[in-house]
Amino acid sequence: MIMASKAALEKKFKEFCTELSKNDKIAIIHHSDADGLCSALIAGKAIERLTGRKPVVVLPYEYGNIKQERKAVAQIKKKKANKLLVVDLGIDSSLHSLAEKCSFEKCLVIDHHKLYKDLNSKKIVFLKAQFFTKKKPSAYVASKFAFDLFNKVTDISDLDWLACIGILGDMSLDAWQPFVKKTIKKRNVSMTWLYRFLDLIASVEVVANKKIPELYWEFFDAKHPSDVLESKFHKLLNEFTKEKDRLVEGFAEKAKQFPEIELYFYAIKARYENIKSYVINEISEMRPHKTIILLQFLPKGRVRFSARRQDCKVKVNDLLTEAIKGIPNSNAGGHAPAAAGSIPRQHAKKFKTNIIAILEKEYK
Ligand SMILES: [Mn+2]
Repeated sequence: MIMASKAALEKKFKEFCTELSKNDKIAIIHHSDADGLCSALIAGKAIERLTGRKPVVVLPYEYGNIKQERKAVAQIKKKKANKLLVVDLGIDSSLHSLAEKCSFEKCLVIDHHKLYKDLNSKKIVFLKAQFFTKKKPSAYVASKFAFDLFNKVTDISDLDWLACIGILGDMSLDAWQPFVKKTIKKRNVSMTWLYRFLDLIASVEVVANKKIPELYWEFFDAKHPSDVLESKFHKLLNEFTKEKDRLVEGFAEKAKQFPEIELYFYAIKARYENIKSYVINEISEMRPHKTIILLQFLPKGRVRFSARRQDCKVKVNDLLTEAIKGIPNSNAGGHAPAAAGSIPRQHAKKFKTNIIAILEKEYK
């Protein structure tokens, strides 16, 4: 693969922005987590400042969620969006990507997931963190990446707090200590203040997934960041924390350990479909040198899974993509320290056997 140069891509990005006008109808599709939401907010706000017009559609997307994908494609068509922004989603990992199903004049992708294919073309401005930073791409979170990019074409320095939330959401504080500290100082707030936004976003994502677009506009239209913390979404926090704590506590008793290959398997049934990444993040933070795989059995015949390995000794994105080979209707992707995917339920055993076999080979 020929790596595109940073300078050439920056020029392409600036051209995309210069061409924007108030006649454009812009759709934004973002990953359904905190970094996804915050990068979509930064992009949406920047677009509004550049064109005087808000995006016409902003919707979340979680890998493999076909319902969400159909909804997004239908909305984009219905609102006659002519330009598409995709943030914090590795659309190059799957051939049947969302972008291919929409017709658009131009598409801008801002992402930091693993690079599978350079999609740059006349129509697509494809910006991967890999092209822009020497840091680990997983740490150049989409929110900070979008913040740095759009700040070159319009002043969005007041959106620094959103970039910070994305950084915390993707657990990349280590890479951005000075930036986060500077933001906290400038705004006279605390880390706790930033984490409160993160918990609020997580609560909505987990307990009331369908309300993510509503939360987006709550953030978008807030006069002051703290208004969001006092919004009606606040009441979802308790419900979220209770279920998360129950599942984190269950790990000690129910997880299966494979000490020789530093692996844990933990299968859960949860009240909420999207809780697994928050559960595994907490478990993994306490065990940074273990490979942790969490399987969530869904009522409708699918198993979703997440994997974590903080020290990156095992690259869990590669581990998962390797483990689903030969399993029909399966998908997997993500970052070296954090990845996810799903398979049909009847293949759960094969998936486990594959994981163990791959790791046993690696540890030999
Ligand atoms: Mn991200």
